[in-house]
Amino acid sequence: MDLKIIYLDLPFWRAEVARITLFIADIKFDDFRINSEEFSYLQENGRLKDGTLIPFRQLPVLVINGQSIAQTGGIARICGKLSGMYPEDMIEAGEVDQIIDTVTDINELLNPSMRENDQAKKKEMRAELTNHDLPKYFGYLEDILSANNSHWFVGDKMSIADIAVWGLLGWFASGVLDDIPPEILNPFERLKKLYQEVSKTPRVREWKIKTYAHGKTSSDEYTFDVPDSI
Ligand SMILES: N[C@@H](CCC(=O)N[C@@H](CS)C(=O)NCC(=O)O)C(=O)O
Repeated sequence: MDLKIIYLDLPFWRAEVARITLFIADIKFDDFRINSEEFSYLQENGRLKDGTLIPFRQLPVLVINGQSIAQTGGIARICGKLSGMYPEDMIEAGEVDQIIDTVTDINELLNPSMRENDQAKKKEMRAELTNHDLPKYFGYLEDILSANNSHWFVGDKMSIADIAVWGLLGWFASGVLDDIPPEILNPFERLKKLYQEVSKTPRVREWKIKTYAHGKTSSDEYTFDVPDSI
């Protein structure tokens, strides 16, 4: 099977959930990372310069045997099925899906303030997120972890849900988000445990050594190095 994951050169969860899932299962894929100029091109044209279709002019896109597939959740599921990290049981699959969709929802909570150029307004929006919205969602995720008997979200092994949450938490823990302190995660013991468990998985450690820009200073709120523990 011919697999290519197209994204920016960032360890953002939307791409990492697919890349790491395939890497853990030792499934070969083309880790295709584009620069900001190519990103602008695809936003204008709906294709990469080589003609690859980018259906919604957004990334990530998975190209599988020449067919472009968009949307983070769907891509994660395909990679999870290929890697044995997405349950076959319908209810368990739904439990994984609800986590991926919630990670998406949390990510989207940040979008208005990511786009806000008025610094005072941005600060206000970030305070609201830090004091209300984010702890609320982290609490819901913590409750789901508490209700499961393992330290994973679903069943007793790591799934794409755990990788997605790990990727999202790494973004917050990196400290790159203005006015959202990494300490926001401190009260959530189970989320922190999940984070450490994913981080210490040998293939995840290998992936980080291989691909992460260790120590590189951040130029924006998407450029970050991922801590090993929180
Ligand atoms: N619904 C899409 C959203 C993806 C998304 O927002 N990607 C960002 C990069 S992280 C993007 O392409 N933004 C450019 C745009 O929306 O024009 C998904 O779940 O994959």
